Amino acid sequence: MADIWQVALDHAVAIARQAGGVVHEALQYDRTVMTKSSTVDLVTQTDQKVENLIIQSVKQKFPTHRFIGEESVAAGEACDLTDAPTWIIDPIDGTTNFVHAFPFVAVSIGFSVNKQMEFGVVYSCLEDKMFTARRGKGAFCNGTPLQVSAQNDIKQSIIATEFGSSRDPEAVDYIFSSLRDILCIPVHGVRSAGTAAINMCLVASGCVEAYYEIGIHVWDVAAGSIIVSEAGGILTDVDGRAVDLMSRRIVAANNRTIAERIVKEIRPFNPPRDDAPPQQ
Ligand code: LIP
Repeated sequence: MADIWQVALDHAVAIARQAGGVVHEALQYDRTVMTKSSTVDLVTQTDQKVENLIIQSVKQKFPTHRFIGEESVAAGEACDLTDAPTWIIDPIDGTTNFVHAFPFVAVSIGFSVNKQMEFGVVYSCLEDKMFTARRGKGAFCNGTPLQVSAQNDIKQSIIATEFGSSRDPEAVDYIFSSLRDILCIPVHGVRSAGTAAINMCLVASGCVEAYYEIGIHVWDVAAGSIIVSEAGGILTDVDGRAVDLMSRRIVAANNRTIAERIVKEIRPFNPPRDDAPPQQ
């Protein structure tokens, strides 16, 4: 049998590159901003245009496949991950970066079958870096194999995290108290690229030892999750239990020692799950 998922991965790479071209062009002339869940949860016409481009292109080639797309969910579609082959799309991961021309913006496309990630593609458009991974076949950046850092000592590590799009003071207090305790371990540094997908690719590339965040969505991390694991890293929930991509909580680390050390300092909280029934 032809390797159908390789055909799908090749298609994802081609469409991510095309989408990256649209993002690049839009940076020059169109960054009109709208808001979603709050005044700091931004969206642009380019997010919607790129998601539409990806979905239409995939539908033509794989008409029976399903989709979870950030902007489709924002428009009211369900966020259900079933056993069916499902494309999990963030058309622009780092929309706030895009709006401000802060130079880390990614097209993120994950593909799941039987609720297991089969491949992931993260195209960091402005750096022209194409990160790919396929289950059991390794992770790559522009064709070069990726390997996580070999560091076991948290005190010799850089940790990535984000501040998310909630400005609820209680949630911000949780975020800052975890960050304070991690910084004071002490670690070498803390970084924020402004996109979950690129933060995870930095873990996979060995540039940072770990990334954690509470409040991300499945489309932010689906592709990155398999890129990290195929580069030799691990994924957990922020409480150390098995990762659940719908839970909006993630730790991606080079190894279990680093992950467990970070988990010790994180104050977990529970944003509403991505697959929670819509509120009446
Ligand atoms: C963003 C993430 C970022 C996170 C934000 C948001 P978007 O995705 O990548 O890391 O902190 O909460 O989810 O909205 O740019 O696709």
